[in-house]
Amino acid sequence: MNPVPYDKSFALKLLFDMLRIRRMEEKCAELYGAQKIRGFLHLYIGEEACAVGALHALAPEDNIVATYREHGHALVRGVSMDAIMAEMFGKAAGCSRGRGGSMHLFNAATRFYGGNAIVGGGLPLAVGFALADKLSPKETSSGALGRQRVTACFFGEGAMAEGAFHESMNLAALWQLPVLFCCENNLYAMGTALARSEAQTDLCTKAGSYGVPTLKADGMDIVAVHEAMKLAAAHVRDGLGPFFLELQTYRFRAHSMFDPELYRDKAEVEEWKTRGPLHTFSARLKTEGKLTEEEFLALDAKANAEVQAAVDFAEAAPWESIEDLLKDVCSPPSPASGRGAGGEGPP
Ligand SMILES: Cc1ncc(C[n+]2csc(CCOP(=O)(O)OP(=O)(O)O)c2C)c(N)n1
Ligand SMILES: [Mg+2]
Repeated sequence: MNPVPYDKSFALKLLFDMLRIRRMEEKCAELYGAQKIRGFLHLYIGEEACAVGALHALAPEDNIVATYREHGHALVRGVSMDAIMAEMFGKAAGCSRGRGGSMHLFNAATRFYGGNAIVGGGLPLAVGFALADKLSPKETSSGALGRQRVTACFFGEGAMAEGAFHESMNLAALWQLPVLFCCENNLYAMGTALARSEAQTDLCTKAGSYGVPTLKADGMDIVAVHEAMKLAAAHVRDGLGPFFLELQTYRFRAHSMFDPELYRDKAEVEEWKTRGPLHTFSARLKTEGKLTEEEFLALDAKANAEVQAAVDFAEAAPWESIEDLLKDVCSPPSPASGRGAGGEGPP
């Protein structure tokens, strides 16, 4: 294997962000058992190299759109762990004011546009963002119309069976929009293996049918992800139109907290765990003299301390007041009062 092509400081940053996601989600699983976190919870454990490697290849002005398996993307993007944890608890201090929960993390300040519970739902949103950028005048006077911003859209391979995928690819390719489609192919859509639902299991062939350039990368290898994403982002940023990147990865945990996992062999899961991004990357860094065991333990302790502080913050945060519960809730006006359930009437 080639040496890690990053200096120690950047390599440790990548490792630390993967640790932050892992420790945060392990704690979320525990809190779910304790009924502190309720509703749906989809863990990203095993897939951390994808979000960390990919997001570190983007610029702060780029847009991100993700799925319901988005805790890691939000965290790496810069949404605070406190705000994420409070959102999981349903507290008003959460990044979506406690109204969204695990599947709907959102933070406009970091251009993190969700968190989307609808499979494939983020794809048309991303195309819309990219269209807006293409039609907006650049701040510089140097060239063609359009801001040089990338909209990166993360989705699972299951979304590629949705009509929204085809409509989004078509418009992005037709109008040459600055959108980076990033498919996290973890081989299963809930309990359905790719080959059980797709006639074309080569996802790059499928996406490539729209004339969009494609690339596959090993989603368990953070270096491969980061390098592929840099290339893809440069293509989009240079105004060369959309790009499709497939990250081949695997989730180590169940689809959500309600999944008995009858559709895959334990041996398969164990086999993939040997390729786990945290231990393979840290082993590589140790071999190359960029990481000592003491440094690893210190990073891990720092990640755990951040998680504990976030849990304390979420526990202590107040619930939304009862008077505010109907705020921002829309309903049709009732014929009797002419007012909606929100009590404020139609806008
Ligand atoms: C439009 C729609 N159909 C079905 C569902 C139910 N559902 C939730 S997750 C999921 C599987 C999606 O798998 P994939 O896109 O591969 O993402 P992964 O969960 O593997 O990250 C399904 C079918 C949904 N949320 N939205
Ligand atoms: Mg999947």
